[in-house]
Amino acid sequence: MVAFKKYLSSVLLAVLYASYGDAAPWPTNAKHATHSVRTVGSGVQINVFHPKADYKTFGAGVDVPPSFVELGIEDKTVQTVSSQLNLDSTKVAFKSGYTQEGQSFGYARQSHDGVPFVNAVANVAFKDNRLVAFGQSFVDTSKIADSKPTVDVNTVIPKVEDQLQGKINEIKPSVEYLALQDGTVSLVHVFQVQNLEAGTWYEAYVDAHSGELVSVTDFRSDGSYRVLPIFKKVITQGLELLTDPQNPASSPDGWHSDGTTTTTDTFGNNVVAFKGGVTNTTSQSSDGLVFDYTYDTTKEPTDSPNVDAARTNAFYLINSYHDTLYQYGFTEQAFNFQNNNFDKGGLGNDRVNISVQDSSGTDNANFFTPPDGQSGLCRMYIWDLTAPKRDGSLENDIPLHEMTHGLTNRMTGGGTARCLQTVESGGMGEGWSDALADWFAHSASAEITDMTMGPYVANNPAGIRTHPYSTSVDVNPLRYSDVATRDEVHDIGEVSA
Ligand SMILES: *[C@@H]1O[C@H](CO)[C@@H](O)[C@H](O)[C@H]1NC(C)=O
Ligand SMILES: *[C@@H]1O[C@H](CO)[C@@H](O)[C@H](O)[C@H]1NC(C)=O
Ligand SMILES: [Ca+2]
Ligand SMILES: [Zn+2]
Repeated sequence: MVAFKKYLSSVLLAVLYASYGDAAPWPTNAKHATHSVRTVGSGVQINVFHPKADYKTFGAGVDVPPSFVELGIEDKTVQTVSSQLNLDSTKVAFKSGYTQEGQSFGYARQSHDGVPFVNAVANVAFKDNRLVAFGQSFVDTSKIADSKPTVDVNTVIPKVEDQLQGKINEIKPSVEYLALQDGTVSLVHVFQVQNLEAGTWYEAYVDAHSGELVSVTDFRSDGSYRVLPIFKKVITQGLELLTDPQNPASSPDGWHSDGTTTTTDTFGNNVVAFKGGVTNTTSQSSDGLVFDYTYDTTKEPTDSPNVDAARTNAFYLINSYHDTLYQYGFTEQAFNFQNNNFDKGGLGNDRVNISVQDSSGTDNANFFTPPDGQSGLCRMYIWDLTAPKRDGSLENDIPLHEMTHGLTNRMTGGGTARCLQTVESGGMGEGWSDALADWFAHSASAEITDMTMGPYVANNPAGIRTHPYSTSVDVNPLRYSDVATRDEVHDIGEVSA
């Protein structure tokens, strides 16, 4: 679970064990470990394990035989992984991949008896048909469970729902292999258990021979329109009425149509901005898709028209993020968030739901990233440190930070949303989220000024991190070596950002 700012909960106070396998070339403190123990649902302690990974790059690239050039990304991926690991190609299952602008990316998983692994994976990158990068975390299979389940999934669901204090959702269960830290490999039933009132959404891995819950993926990451333009940060810089801010190269049918259904409210192909229920959106204030609601900072966020201004800004901002990042490669094929993918690859039906003034919390924000093909959910909160209170949806660095959790959880691992679960990788996720918020805040000017996160909502010019982001080492003295003494994802994120 990752929130916008750190806060102490039993989940984040997870007990962490030292590193796994060979002696690590770094101090074996907790965050570099390949596994952790976290407390979920009804207090159950769950192991989360990612096999040790290695990653190589090949400079300008490795030449490939001419026959290889003709292959599609699936065959390229499988052949490369099996030859790099000297494994039979039946041991490599293609997961996903895509090609854009001369670069191809392929994602594969280890496979045994035709059953793919959850957490033993590989990725390849080609540039102009030359192999430029290869990463993998394949495991030894000498202690692997039989590939035919002996426990029916329907018999384990009620127990796991109880353990995780949620309900199974509409996603069909699957059978996969899961590598465990003791070197064995379990056959697991995989299904999702959700409880959005309690703020949880897990993918559960249940041993298909013993019926025991063995691990989870936590999908949560915690945080003409009159809006705060994306290059501004806080509402005190002033709202503007922007006309046609959409980029048709990224959103071919605009922001209010998915090619089939056209709307006149904050319900579109990339984003639904709502309060309470997903149908509780903001409608245009006048014909022609005009959303002209001025936020009044002397009134409470929940007063009219502040709710409409918040939904409008959230809708604008996530759409602008979509359109901008699309130009940098976060496309349908790269597992982005859209309802209709216009036959451009990837899975659709997964626009972002952004809930403004969400009632499940205060003084924070969070983002749930499930796999490609399922909507992301961003929950923005009201901050209660001032009178009147302040709305996180009107401080752009917060939704931009949150939305970047969606970007990074989708772009690592080929759309599975399973990769950024250990503490250091979660810290990199937090860092990327702050870095993108910083990048947007500076996108209108060549001048690089210091950047703080959350200064308006927290009513503190220093913001909510330990140092401002700065090009001056006097202002921000953090070094990579500081990661060695930091154990919390946002603290680590400050260093990587
Ligand atoms: C819908 O939004 C309004 C504000 O526009 C809010 O007062 C109301 O509680 C919301 N309704 C639901 C069902 O959440
Ligand atoms: C997102 O919104 C859609 C309606 O557009 C709804 O069917 C779906 O359940 C929502 N998903 C989440 C995770 O909020
Ligand atoms: Ca998608
Ligand atoms: Zn975050």
